Amino acid sequence: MAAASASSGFIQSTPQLRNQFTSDPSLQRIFTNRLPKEVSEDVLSDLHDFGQYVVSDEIFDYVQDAESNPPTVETYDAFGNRVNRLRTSYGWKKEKDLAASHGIIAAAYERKYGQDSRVYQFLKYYLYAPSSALFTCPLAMTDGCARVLEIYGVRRDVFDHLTSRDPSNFWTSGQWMTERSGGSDVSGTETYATKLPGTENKYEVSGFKWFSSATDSQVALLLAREHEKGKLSCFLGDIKSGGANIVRLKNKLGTKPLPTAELELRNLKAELIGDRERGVAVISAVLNITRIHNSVNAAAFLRRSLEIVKEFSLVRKVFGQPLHTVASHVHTLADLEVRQNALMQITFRCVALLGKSECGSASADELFLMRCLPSLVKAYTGKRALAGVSECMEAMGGVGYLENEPALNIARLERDAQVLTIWEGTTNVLCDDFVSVVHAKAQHSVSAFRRFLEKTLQNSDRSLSEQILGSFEVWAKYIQGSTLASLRSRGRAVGFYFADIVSAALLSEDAAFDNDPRAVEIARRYAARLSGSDPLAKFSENSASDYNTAAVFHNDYL
Ligand code: UCC
Ligand code: FAD
Repeated sequence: MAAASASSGFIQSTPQLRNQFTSDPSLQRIFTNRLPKEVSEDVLSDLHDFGQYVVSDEIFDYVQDAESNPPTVETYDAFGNRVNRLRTSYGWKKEKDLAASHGIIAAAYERKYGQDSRVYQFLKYYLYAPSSALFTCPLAMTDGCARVLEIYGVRRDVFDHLTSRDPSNFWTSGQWMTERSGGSDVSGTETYATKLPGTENKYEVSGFKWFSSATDSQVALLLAREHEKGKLSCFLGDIKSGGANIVRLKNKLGTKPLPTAELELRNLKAELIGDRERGVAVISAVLNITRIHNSVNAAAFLRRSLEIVKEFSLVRKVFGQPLHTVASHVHTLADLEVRQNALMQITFRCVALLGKSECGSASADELFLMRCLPSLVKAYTGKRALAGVSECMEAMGGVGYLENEPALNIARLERDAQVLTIWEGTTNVLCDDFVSVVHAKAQHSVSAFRRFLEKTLQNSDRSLSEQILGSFEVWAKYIQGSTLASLRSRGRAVGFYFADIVSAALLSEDAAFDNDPRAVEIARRYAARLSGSDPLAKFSENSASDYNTAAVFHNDYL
């Protein structure tokens, strides 16, 4: 027997990622069941090709370059002059170019597919997210800014840059809300705006912003007040004209390629957007969009981690057995599949609501859902995805914990997934918003949610539908019988249980489209969470394990 050496003996064959459009059953269900046929036919080849591109050597070279060369800043030159030299990596810049040329933002505003343009845009963005080196972060804020300019019908010139497909013309936008006194509570804002004499809405803004992630942007939407006792207004800052000085870059756990900085604003040129002293309400259009982006990233990070782990289990053997045949391992992966499918369904319902609200085709109930869901779903998907990505890391054993080559690096995905629970509103702050909005008109909220669930479940399996509606009635009774203070103290439990109900209903609706056995089983398992019953109880050991295998290794995997 020859002893192993550094280059001989057992060497694990390397898992290979396949086309992320065709390999992902959760994406396929949205693509097939949630897009009109004429739209899905029209976008098929684009998404298919992009699904291959996002696992290409080319894009992972950009990711690797961006991860290995985090941004740097020079704040003084050799002679002591104040300068503002932010340097980002080659890979980061290439990610920006490809985001523009692939129309990741433009697709939403060209509205080629009307209200379904958002679903198409976010399917593409979802494929892109885990290969984007977190360029999805500036894209989210850019999308939010474009929407605000569109709503208020101002600065068409800036809007055109933000929605351009031409990399040399494409701008991004920052979003500056957080200050040292608080990010959840922005009432302590110490940034002041002074109106320029003789102008309608032109200002100069000075203050200190504690977190700025899209620091290489050309513009930013920001909050400032006109005088000490005044409320916050929203402004569009012109970063190119100077006046936003980088104090230092943040030293972060993850999101390494992203230039997150502290900024001192000194007479930054800015323009008032929307009504004076309505800044939070104006910027909430950005919040709702960036929160949906956050949810799509969460679903995408968990999906990519699962794809890596599935491929690993096909090449790895343990105790003489292929890992993909080890029942307990496959059961763990099946649980993750179920969870990821749920995140996908609830996230893309928010996407669809956004599309309808923008195109004026949303009903009153849908507009109310659009007020409630994006914040809650951001909190829910962020938390659930982070736990799932961590589980995937373990499913690769010791190698999962390593900084693998970029295509297979779950460590990077986990670091980046952690921030999804913090920025754009922490979990408890978002759940607090949800219960406060629901409680403000409790009777109306419960009726609107009931109508929504009944409609969603109208073609579903009867016992599944009764189970989900029964859970909702328990929840509704609790809401109606509780004080605001008590709901706020349990905001996360109240919000997440509602998100579980909505996810189960959407999975049931999805299963009812074609009664696909895998989709039916996933819906059944998710609904079983609501009553805490064991979804496998009625199965023998063998049939449960067959279901697990089918859930994970669908179609032609094995
Ligand atoms: O973190 C940031 C950027 C990170 C990078 C981006 C990544 C994007 C994802 C990509 C992933 C790769 S930027 C900072 C984000 N900061 C937050 O999210 C703040 C969290 N805190 C909150 O959300 C709070 O609830 C606040 C700040 C909104 C609370 O402020 P106020 O002043 O107490 O505001 P109110 O009173 O709650 O709301 C003021 C008005 C109300 O309308 P009126 O006055 O008509 O009653 C609210 O109904 O604003 C309305 N409003 C909303 N409307 C508030 N929130 C919303 C909403 N979500 N939708 C609609
Ligand atoms: P705090 O608000 O002090 O929160 C501390 C704790 O208190 C949290 O656990 C929170 O949940 C809890 N808490 C606060 N209020 C409540 C409440 N009412 N109910 C229950 N619990 C509560 N901000 C920007 O404006 N622009 C950016 O570009 C940006 N980029 C960022 C990039 C990164 C990498 C990170 C980490 C942050 C970024 N942020 C940005 C800031 C981010 O939005 C804030 O950190 C976040 O909103 C929380 O605010 P805070 O840090 O002040 O924490």
